Amino acid sequence: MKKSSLFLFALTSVFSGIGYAGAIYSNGLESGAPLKSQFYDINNYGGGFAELTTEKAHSGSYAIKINYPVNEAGTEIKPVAFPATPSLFTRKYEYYAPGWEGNWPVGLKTSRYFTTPDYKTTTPQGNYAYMSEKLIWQTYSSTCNEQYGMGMNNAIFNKDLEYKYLPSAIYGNGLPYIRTGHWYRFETWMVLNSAVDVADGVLKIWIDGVLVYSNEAVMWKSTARGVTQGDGWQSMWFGGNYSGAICGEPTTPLVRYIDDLYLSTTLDLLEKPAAPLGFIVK
Ligand SMILES: [Ca+2]
Repeated sequence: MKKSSLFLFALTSVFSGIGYAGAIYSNGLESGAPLKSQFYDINNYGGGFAELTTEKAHSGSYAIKINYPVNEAGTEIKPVAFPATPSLFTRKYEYYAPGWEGNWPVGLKTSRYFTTPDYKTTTPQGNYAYMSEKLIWQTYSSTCNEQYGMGMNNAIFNKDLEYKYLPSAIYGNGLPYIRTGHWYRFETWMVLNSAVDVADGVLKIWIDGVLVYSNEAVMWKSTARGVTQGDGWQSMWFGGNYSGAICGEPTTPLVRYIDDLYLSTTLDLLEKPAAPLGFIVK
């Protein structure tokens, strides 16, 4: 290959976001095999449960259906642990069926990320950097009958990174905020800080290709916050619990679908980043 073609190839690879050299995990659920055989673990609790379904799919015929009958019901869907990586990219598609209107919880976990291979068996449990991602979050001052998911809260151990979606952030259905009846593409990019107490960690989140959150000063590992351990991201789960807290029980059983789960060590956005919105860059 000529030097000029090599350069063009490299440039194309960078800007197209293809070439998944860093792919860790990819699952469109199309094997149709029982969920339990496709994942390392599925933990259902409080009456929540996950099942393989053909009712709705983002790709092909199959997706995961999560059922939430009551407050604090949940399910955690865990791929097998992977080699520690300082950077982790996640993509998944989520669809909220009609019924969430007026029943959006205070918080709904969309994923959790750990710097241990198995949080349950790690001792001590508390001092490893991690993130609880809630791309559905209504602040505690909200009323309990919103028609849309209005914000997010990504908790990094004992610190909440809350953010309200901008009305100018327009997603694939042509509308702002998180609503029912649309497959949302959630993409998350996390880079650990270079050392404990150094504020250079990264957290960026895109919804349908729109960059909705960008923070390049995340102190994942921090002495003051008591989270000093973790050499890299090593495990995660999709799904999570419906947490009504102040807003209480859902008034009707709620259904959420997830499809095309993807993990990578590299920033594998499906689209070129769009021009930034007026979000706060920290
Ligand atoms: Ca599928």
